[in-house]
Amino acid sequence: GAPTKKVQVDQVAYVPGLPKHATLVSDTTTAQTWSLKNSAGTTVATGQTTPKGVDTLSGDPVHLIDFSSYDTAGTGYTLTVGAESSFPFDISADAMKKLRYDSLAFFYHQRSGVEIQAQYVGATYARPAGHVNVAPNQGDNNVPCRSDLNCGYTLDVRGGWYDAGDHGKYVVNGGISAWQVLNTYERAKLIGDAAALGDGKLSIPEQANGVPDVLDEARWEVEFLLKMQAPDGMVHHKIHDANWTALPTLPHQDSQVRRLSATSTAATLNMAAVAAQAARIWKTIDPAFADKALAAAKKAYAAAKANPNKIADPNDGTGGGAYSDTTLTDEFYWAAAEMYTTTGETSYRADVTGSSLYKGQSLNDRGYDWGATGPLGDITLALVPNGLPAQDVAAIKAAFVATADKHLNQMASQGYPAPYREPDGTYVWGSNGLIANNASVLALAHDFTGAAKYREGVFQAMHYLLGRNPVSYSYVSGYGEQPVKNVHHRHWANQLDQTLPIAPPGALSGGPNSALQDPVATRLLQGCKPQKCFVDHIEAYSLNEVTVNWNSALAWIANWAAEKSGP
Ligand code: 9MR
Repeated sequence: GAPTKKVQVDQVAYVPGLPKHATLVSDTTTAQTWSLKNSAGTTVATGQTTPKGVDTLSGDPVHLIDFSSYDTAGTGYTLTVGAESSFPFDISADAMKKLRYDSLAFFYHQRSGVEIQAQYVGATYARPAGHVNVAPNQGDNNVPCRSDLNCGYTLDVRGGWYDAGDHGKYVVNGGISAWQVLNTYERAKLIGDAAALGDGKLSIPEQANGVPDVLDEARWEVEFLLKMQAPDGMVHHKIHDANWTALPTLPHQDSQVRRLSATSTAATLNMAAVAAQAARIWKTIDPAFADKALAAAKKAYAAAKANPNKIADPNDGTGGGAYSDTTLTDEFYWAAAEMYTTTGETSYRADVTGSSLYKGQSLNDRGYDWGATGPLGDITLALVPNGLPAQDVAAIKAAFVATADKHLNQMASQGYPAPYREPDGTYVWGSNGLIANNASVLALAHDFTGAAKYREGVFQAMHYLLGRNPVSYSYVSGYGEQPVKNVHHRHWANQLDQTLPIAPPGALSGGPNSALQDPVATRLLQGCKPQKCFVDHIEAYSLNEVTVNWNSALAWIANWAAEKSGP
């Protein structure tokens, strides 16, 4: 395996003006002396560690190193304790200001139905269009339902983003990802730095069309979500291959049969939520698109209410993920919140205020993801002006603050602080995505209160993702001294074929997963502690895949952190 350090730091950068913490792994029970060295090897600060005992999530005996008092910007610092030294790191806001765009650049790479052009991504990452009916592709232009469904029509579902390292396109996951990219923009427009997300910021074909690039990128997915709507208003859960393809397989090389799975209530509500959000964002930018999106959202919402419990088949996991979810209260709440915020109509308002999740009841210290979407509705209701009673909006904001306080309390006792806790103490598939989403809860608590501690918590989470963790990896490709290199992806498969690239900078690995759900994890990680259940191997799809939903979480938080990093 890759080298594991005894002095664990954010391998990228600590930000001037913020606390700076690192972790020493040591059995000693007495304080040790740490030294901070600059790039010339000169000691610029020293101090004493604080022994903290054995850390639950990693099993490591840890000491805290607090070097906050040193605040001089620079590159190539290292922390040393005795003979042990950390990976080098910067004290600078520059990396965060780059990551905000690199994390968003991920989505162009994942586009289906269009050539990925060298002029935007460089020759290494360029590739032909996938799934446009050019052999050996079957094409996504005329896709029938699975043969057991007899739906009697085909759909043109070209476009959208590939979900992950596979070539499936899943409404429940694509929906939250598009929503989160759009919310990154919507929050910035309402209370943040919208100029940083204007036109010309991303390297994509639409970079000079007068519309913010982040909206152009999200629209690529929203248009696809609209195409997944069936004639009756319900939305197909997903479209993917009949069988899993091998690694590597570039999108245009995929010869598998493509099929629509059945419609589901969850997918229908996801589309309704995102299309309603899109309708208000594009209202003045492109009124015709806004009208189209709102009409689709209304039709979908009505269809979901008429079919409130159509659950996606949990066993439909051949050739694509199942993404099945049996609890839909949260999807109903989220969709109602978006419909009401966009239209102001009383029927949607009644669905919001009548929900058991109203006023932040779905927020908790596990967090939110594709199967738990209630907090997305709360984010919209807390940020976007609407006609709800002021005290109710205040209650929603208070729920973010209370959840953020829970995170900070837990993080204070962790060796490698990360805002996330499962009820049973494990880490699940996509733990890094949950951590990034929970960092956004801390960020919103800062937005709502201005309290410094929540901002500090966001950066603590960022430090975990960028290397202050027990496996010494930066989980973001291209960032840090030891970043993940072998993410599970059918194009970025350099580990298997050296003519292919590694992941471009700014892709977030799924991260540690205690359930060991792939053969590599099972072989290598028996008995691992939650934060240590990780290996940077391309076949370890339950640990090291990249997805649109984890990158949308990273993009949200990187954009927030860049905005809050000072000049
Ligand atoms: O992110 C999904 C995770 O929550 C599930 O536990 C897992 C197993 O069903 O599936 C994950 O999603 C994968 C999807 O099914 C197929 N594309 C790649 C996704 C990330 O690994």
